Amino acid sequence: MKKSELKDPFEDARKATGLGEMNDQNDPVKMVLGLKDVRKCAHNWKTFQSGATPGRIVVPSEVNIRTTRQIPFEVDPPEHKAYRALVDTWFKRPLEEEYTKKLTAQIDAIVEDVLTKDTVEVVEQFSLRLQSRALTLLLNTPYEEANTWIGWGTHVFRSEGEALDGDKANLLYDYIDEQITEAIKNPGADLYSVLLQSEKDGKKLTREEVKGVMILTFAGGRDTVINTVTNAIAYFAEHPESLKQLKAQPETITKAVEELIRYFSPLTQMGRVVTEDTQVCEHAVKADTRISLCWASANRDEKTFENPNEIVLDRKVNPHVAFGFGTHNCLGATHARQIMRILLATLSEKVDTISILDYKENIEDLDQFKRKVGFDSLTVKFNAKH
Ligand code: EMZ
Repeated sequence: MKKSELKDPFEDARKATGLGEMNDQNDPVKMVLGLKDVRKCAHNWKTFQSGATPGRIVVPSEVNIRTTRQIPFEVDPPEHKAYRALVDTWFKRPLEEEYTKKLTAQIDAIVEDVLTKDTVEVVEQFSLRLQSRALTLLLNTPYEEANTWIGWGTHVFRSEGEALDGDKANLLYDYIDEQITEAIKNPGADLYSVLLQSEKDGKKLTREEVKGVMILTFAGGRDTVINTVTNAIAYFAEHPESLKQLKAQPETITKAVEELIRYFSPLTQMGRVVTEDTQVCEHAVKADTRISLCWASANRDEKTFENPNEIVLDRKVNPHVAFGFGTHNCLGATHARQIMRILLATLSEKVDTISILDYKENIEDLDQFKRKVGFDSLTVKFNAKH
């Protein structure tokens, strides 16, 4: 088996009943596995709500480690729309020329740096750095701020496994509180300040609302981006021909990014709370229980994807749901896609081959299913083009 392979643990259950089951901290979750069903449930926000107790739609549940509602993620329509409208333009900035230039310079520097090293532990020394530095652009905060976030290590507010750590999560919440206080004192052109100036229904956002957007921005795009970048490095290590293909045909990079993201599906699932007794996949579900939309399973659905377990870099039809689906589709997707496009372009320009020297897999324990989402560590040697 290739080290970069991510197996689909959901196949049998998806084919048999379309459902999985997991007991998450005594608040069980019925996992919806097929692509069509996942889309149907995501669409039906009245019956399957996001605006429940803060943290409850996240799997594993975060109700014990956070009280702040993440915005717009944990708000339902119609309110959701007003919040989303406040942040949408800001989160599309990654498409601007100036932003793209800066992101390209960051990624270029990081790739140049690892090319000088004998060995590189990708998670800490490449992906975490890349993600943190890129986040300074998304927040429009000083570049040096990234050092603080890198210092927290990869697992500061980790969301996978059962290792939810309230103390560690507080590090992030306290940091965000301080930053908001600072932005109130000295408003600037950063996301905190912009949010503090924003109005919804004629009223300025509250401190708690601003905090809700900021926590989401930090947490939602951390593990996900780190895993995607690390998985991409492992993939290219084992498929040097793919890097060459991208170099020869840079116009295929956009498709390649979508395909890698489909295959990696860095966010396995997202929950919803059921608001009335109903059915999913012909199974009764009761009001006030949870379901989850299992993006990772939906993205391997054989009814939609031909050879779902293969990475086909120029896959023609690719309606993946790795960034979610419907109202709540990922706010950070533009930023994530830009990171990946620039990363692929840069690697294909500068890197000849990558050798894997050592690795430790990161396996999510979902009761009935064990899913590899990436690596806890991945040590490689990057070899430059001559
Ligand atoms: C939440 C979630 C958002 C959650 C789109 O996903 O990401 C998880 O990693 C966080 O732990 O709080 O932000």
